Amino acid sequence: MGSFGYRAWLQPAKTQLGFLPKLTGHRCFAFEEFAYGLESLFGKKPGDDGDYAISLEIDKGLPWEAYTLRGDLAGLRIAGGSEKGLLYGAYGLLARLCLGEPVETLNILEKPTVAHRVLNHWDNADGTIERGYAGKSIFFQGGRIGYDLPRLKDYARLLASIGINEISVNNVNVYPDSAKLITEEGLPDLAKVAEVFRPFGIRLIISVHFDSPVILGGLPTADPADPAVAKYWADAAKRVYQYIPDLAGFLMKADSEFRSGPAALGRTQDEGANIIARALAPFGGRIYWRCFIYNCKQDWRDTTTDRPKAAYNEFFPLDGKFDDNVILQVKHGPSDFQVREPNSPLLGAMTQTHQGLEFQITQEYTGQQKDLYATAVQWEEIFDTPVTDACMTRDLAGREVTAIVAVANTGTDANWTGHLLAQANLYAFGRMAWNPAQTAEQLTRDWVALTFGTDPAVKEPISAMLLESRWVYEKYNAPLGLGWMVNINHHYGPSPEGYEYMKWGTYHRATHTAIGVDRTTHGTEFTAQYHQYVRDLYESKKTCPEKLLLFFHRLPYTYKLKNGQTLLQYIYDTHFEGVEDVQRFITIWDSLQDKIPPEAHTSVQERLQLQLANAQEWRDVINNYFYRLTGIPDEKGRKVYG
Ligand code: GCV
Repeated sequence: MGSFGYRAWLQPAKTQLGFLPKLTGHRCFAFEEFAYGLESLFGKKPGDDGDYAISLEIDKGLPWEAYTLRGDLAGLRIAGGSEKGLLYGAYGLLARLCLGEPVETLNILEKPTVAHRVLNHWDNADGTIERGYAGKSIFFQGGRIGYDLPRLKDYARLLASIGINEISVNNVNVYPDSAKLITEEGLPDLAKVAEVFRPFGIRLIISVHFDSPVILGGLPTADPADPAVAKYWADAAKRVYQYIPDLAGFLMKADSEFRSGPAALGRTQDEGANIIARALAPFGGRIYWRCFIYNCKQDWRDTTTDRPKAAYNEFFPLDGKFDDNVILQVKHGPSDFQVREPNSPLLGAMTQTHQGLEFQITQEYTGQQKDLYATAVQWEEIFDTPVTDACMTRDLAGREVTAIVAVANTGTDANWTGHLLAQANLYAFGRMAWNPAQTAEQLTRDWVALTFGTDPAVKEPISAMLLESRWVYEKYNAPLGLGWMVNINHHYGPSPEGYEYMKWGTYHRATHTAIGVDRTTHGTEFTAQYHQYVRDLYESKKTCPEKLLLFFHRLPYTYKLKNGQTLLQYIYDTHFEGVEDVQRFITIWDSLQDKIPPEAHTSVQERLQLQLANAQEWRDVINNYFYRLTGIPDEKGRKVYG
């Protein structure tokens, strides 16, 4: 795999090592990886004739995944709390060397804030990927596990280098072929995948089917209250751990989007989760239980049901009832990975239940890896947004959020992510999951420098484009937190009423005078699910952040924003600006032509052209839609068609 994008952020360094390394210390996988890294990144094989000693040592006084880097003129010491910590230390040092940081003055301690840093792949056994925009599955081919071994190993290295320590390989929508992963038929092959990831400190998770006791075990029911069902799961866990002794656990999507689950059998979510948790507990396994539950058969005429309320209603009353090895996996917003949503009220509310915060790296609603979209900027906003009276998520220590999970954006495309710049999103995810206090700006700049080099003439414009990209995409998308104005099913491009009369519970209810759903205590009462401090913030139009105005409030198009602009004019303006911004991105990118490898330059250039077409389509469809509804022209007299 010789392509530039294939090496991702592990590109050969553009900076020189100022010394000849000599390696000493604890011989282990981390030692080998460090030596391999020095050679592949700097072309320097560490040897006895080296003039600068780097030692790798275990320091039992450190937390097991933590490491320190301490350098001086005589040499540098990487110390890890365990061999795992040492591995992270090795990658950490290599990255700093690539960024040109002087080793003699290094003095740092790194330890992860979040224990479980998880990627979920939505890969199907036939090799397709649900919401995948970068080719086929890295893990499956033709109905079973199938992979290119060197590529799989390179993938494991990429993920480990950013601190990811657990991955699920199969889709949460489990179909019959991948359901079999927990049987004698599927386990031998899956165990080989686990072997590839194990040295890199990455444990596998298996997405399981709630009906496994029926479809695999031949039982008449999957009812968690049935002792035969408990026995089925206990036997399944025993079998799975014989093949993969370090499996992190199972992942379950139940009672969601036509999938079976405990509610369908008259049981509660804790009953469903705990029966599996108890099967996994003897082996140290966990069950990740997703909270993405809502009525996906709603009648659009029904204004009493409000989809964003569903997860809280289902799970909050159960706080404290889940076993200790259950992690409730909560999407960051109450809707579904839209460009702009508030944080899920569940995140602040459950104080006695372990939770995993779920992000989506794959750009389902955010441009499908054709449009540029730096997800880190959105995550940073999420981390900075309060869900209680304190700003919860920047500092997760001591809270119940013990996992940060994201849906992967990778596939068999030569550069892993389709859009080369979408690699930044995977990179930033790993590092933000390790420490959510890191800023999008720092992570973006690091990624750009590791990928394209530290030359400011390259680093500055690309970083700036990425950091602006989320806002640019938002400008030409559904306005002010409204969401869902996308083409149905595939979710790319505009369709203002695409979901308006569907069963999915995603309505904006636009008329010729007003738009949006009143989710305050005068409306659907969604705001009541939040902590008082947050509720008050969203409840009033005056204090509600303007970018979320149409998520919480129903407003006339003539409503005046803080800057005096009407809502409608804001929509017109942002949609025009979004297109202009993409044109500006194209100009910036074109100007970098002789500074970026040609193949990489061309591939991004092509994507930017696709983005431009998409932005123009969004601008014209959305502006035209509102013009037709209101009959109010653009104040600036620009063409809105119609
Ligand atoms: C895996 C959204 C997506 C689905 C996805 C679902 C989920 O609805 O469109 O493709 O299914 O979320 O997160 O389970």
